[in-house]
Amino acid sequence: MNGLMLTAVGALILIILVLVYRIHTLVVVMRGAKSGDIGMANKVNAFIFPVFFFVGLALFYWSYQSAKPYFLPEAASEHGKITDGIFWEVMLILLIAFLVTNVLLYVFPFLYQYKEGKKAYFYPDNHKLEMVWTVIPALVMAFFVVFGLIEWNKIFTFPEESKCEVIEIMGKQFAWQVRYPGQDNTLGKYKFKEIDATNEFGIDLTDKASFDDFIPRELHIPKGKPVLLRIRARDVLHSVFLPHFRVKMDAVPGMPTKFWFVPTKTTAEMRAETGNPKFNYELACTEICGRGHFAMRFLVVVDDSADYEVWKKKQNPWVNENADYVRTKVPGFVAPGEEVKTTTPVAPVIVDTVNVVEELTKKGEVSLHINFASGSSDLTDASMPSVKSIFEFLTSDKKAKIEISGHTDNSGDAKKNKDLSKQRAQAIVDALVKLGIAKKRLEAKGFGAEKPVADNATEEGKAQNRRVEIKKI
Ligand SMILES: [Cu+2]
Repeated sequence: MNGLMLTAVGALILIILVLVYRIHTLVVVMRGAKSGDIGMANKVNAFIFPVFFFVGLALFYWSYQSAKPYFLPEAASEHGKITDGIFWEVMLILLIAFLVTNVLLYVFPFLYQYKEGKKAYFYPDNHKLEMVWTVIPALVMAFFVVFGLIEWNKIFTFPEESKCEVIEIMGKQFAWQVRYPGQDNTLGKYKFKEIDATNEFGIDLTDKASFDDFIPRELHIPKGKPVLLRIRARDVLHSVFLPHFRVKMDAVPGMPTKFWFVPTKTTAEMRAETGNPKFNYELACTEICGRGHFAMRFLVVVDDSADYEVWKKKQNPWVNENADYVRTKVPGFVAPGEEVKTTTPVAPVIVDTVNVVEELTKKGEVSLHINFASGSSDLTDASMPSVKSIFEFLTSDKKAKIEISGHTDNSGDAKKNKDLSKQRAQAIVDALVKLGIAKKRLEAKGFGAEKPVADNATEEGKAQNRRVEIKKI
């Protein structure tokens, strides 16, 4: 049986006893007892008063003791210890006032019950006494108000943001989300219009400060450092409740709030203190915010400062985790380490059908479309037949010297194109040397886009221009 049931049963028994007693008294009166005849009734009544008081007091003590294991452990924040201290000081004063007034209230009827021949002392008022019991409570009250305000002001004097770990907490139906400012220690701006299924915070991607912000699935905070929570709600009222830190602050849609505190015990320390290896701090919602309100539980971890820094370094910025989404807002965005899929159309490839040996022998020059890896001077396998045909010519005409010139289309940087075309020509020279042609018979030149043979306005024209010319010299 729990405490509440026991108390209820006790109260019921008392009510029944009183009822039975009252009925008995009435019956006595009905039978014609005299009005001056007090009898046992008064004695029993007088006795019940102190009994009620002491039984009630015992139940009160018992309920306190049995509820004690469920009390929150000692506050895990600096200000929490202060507010807890004030709470228990007020409790102590209230307990003393309660005991004094109730002892008088319940014991007096017993002490001053009716006695034959004793007349009640007429004592209508006493101004001194009135003063005492008005002024003392007023002074005690004033002391707590002033003392409380001083502490309240300390709690609500925010330290400089640069000295705090600034973390944003956003409540929505039905979850909490937290955002950290990342390396730059600045939370990126947000706009409610940017909120969608992916961008739940409504992060403003035009603000570069948001590019290192990260959104983890747990709230990590460092021990011994001020933590500043920037609190907001996306839909209805929620309330940030961190019971172990004695933190509670509403999350109000359209009206950001904030709170700061200094955690004083790591999760590991709290596990040791409570003797519960599974202990975890938590963030809950204390606003009845809808059907899924109960689901608004968020794991909180207090690390020592070294662990906290390690954890922070491991977090991946939100933009990197959502690079595809970010690209829809910031064209060309590339997350670090991300391989960008190029969307440029595959350039047309021209397959040469000319007979290189014949052309060079007859005309002394030939234009070839040799394939290189994109943007590099590496010969592809597809280009080897062309290289071999040049080699054939050079072996058929052992005295011939040739000039190999590289040409590109006009896309990209002119200087780079020229260098690349030279490197490509050189690559063919190197390939021929490897096949056994003397170096002195070969010359490499690069012209970039200087000598187009077709219109660079079309992809086909560009393909024509990307070529290698071989000339007998
Ligand atoms: Cu809520």
